[in-house]
Amino acid sequence: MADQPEPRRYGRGLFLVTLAGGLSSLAWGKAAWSHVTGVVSPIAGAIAPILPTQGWRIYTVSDHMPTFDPATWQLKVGGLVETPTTLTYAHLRALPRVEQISTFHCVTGWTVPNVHWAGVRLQHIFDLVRPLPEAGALQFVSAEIPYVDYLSMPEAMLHDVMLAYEMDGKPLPREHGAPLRLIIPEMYGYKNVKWLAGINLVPHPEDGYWEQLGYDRDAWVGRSNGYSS
Ligand SMILES: Nc1nc2c(c(=O)[nH]1)N[C@H]1C(S)=C(S)[C@@H](COP(=O)(O)O)O[C@H]1N2
Ligand SMILES: [Mo]
Repeated sequence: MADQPEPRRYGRGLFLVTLAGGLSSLAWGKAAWSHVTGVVSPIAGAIAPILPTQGWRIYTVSDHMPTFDPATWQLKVGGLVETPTTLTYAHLRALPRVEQISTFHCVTGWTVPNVHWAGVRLQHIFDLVRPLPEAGALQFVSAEIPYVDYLSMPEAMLHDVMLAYEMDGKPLPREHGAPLRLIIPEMYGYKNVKWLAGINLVPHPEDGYWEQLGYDRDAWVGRSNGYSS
């Protein structure tokens, strides 16, 4: 397909942390992770070392990346909910924190193993806003207009879906979507919306940014129209 979800590729050297020398501890981290085959172990965060991950490519669809100011940032959660709520960054960070180690797959074929994420589960957002019974999906709106994508309610409730505010033990870097991005390890990267600004509860999933350009709405890793490895 001519349209690959990598319209802009920033210089990788700018962002990659290069580990000099031996990586014996990587084997340790991989062993800790591999028995859960890419999904979350409840104890993974406790047993695995936090290592800078490698192999990322930074993608955007607009000219510049959104900026993050903790004093003014907001996450607006609305749509089919009982109580539309605007979270500040302080409120977000006060929600119950979870950690996980999961592997990130872009549909174009690159993979980053063992990414250490911290953030919140959608359930804790739901506890605040209380979705109405007719809410069958979530629309994730990026501050990078017009990037948007959707998850069905069952997809959003998968155990390792997360709104992540830390990556590899540090606040989510700007180029990876600061301060908050969606993580759904079971699906290709294009579902993992960066620079989250809003979540709207809607009746049904619709086509997100890359799906309007031909990619599968159901972006299951290995089972959709990307590479199978
Ligand atoms: N807002 C926004 N989110 C986005 C994208 C984007 O261009 N803009 N690209 C997606 C794609 S195709 C991938 S593979 C991942 C890449 O994540 P990274 O830029 O943190 O490496 O982000 C996803 N989320
Ligand atoms: Mo991607």
